[in-house]
Amino acid sequence: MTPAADFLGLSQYLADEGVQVEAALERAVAGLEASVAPELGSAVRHGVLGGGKRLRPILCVSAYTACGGERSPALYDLAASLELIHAYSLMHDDLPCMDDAELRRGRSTTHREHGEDVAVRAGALLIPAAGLLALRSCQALGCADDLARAVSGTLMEAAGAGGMVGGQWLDLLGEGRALGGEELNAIHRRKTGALLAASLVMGAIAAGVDQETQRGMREYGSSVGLAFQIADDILDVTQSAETLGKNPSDNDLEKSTYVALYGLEDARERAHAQVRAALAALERSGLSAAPLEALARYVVDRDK
Ligand code: GRG
Repeated sequence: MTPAADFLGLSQYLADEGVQVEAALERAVAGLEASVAPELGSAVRHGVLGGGKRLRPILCVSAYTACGGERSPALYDLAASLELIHAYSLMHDDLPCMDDAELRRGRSTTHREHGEDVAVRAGALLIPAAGLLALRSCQALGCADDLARAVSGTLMEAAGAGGMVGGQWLDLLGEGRALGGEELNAIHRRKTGALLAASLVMGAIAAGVDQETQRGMREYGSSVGLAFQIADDILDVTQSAETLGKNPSDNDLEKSTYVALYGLEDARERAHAQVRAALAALERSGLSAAPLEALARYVVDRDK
């Protein structure tokens, strides 16, 4: 366990974990570059290593250590598998056939930099790479085969039709219509929430905890996921494209958002209610996890 007394503050924690996550992502990208054409490798590098908060891998590492596991390069490789899926989703989300975005993480989007055909291929390449990385890093962590399969299955399930891709699909279908709260929740529990929740569950399974603790991590992750999305909608209208490092905004794209539906103040209250639910789930799971507590709060307090 990570005793609360060892917790030195979230900024330092995010910086320290970020360094290890970047190193693992560099390993993953270098491995891919060695096996594909240079133009494809460059696009992968652009999409994966171009900044970002690295929240999903940091949640995975935090869950694993809260569940009693030790940090190691293999743990960060496991965590990096989540970021490969996230990076592919951003590369494809930015394509002309979806959001047609020009800016991501303060830089030109992958298709603007490398061409649409290359960005499509580079994104697709990351999906099996992420599945394999999750499986192999679990084996390197010494997980039994059933646990390694459960971890990589959790990642693929969250990325798939019942998770992120399904949520994106519903989101695209909902464009041009004013969606209600139930519909918005259904979209974002899949589109954003599934991968965030999987980050926690993967860390917990890999650490070998029982089903009840895994359930606790899933509940915490689901609430954090919804809080994250509501906060995203709030930032979309309260922060500049420059601060967020991306455009167009959801507002420009005329998407249904929590802010459009509930107004800014109510949306803020709903985000905080999800944080309280996440903290309650954490307490019920009985884990001593100062970083997870701080991360739940960070999700709504962040400025980008
Ligand atoms: C074919 C229907 C279909 C889908 C393909 C494109 C796609 C899969 C899914 C898109 C999923 C998506 C874009 C979800 C948005 C998640 C989100 C809130 C992203 C921003 O996450 P941050 O703030 O970004 O963690 P950084 O840059 O910090 O990593």
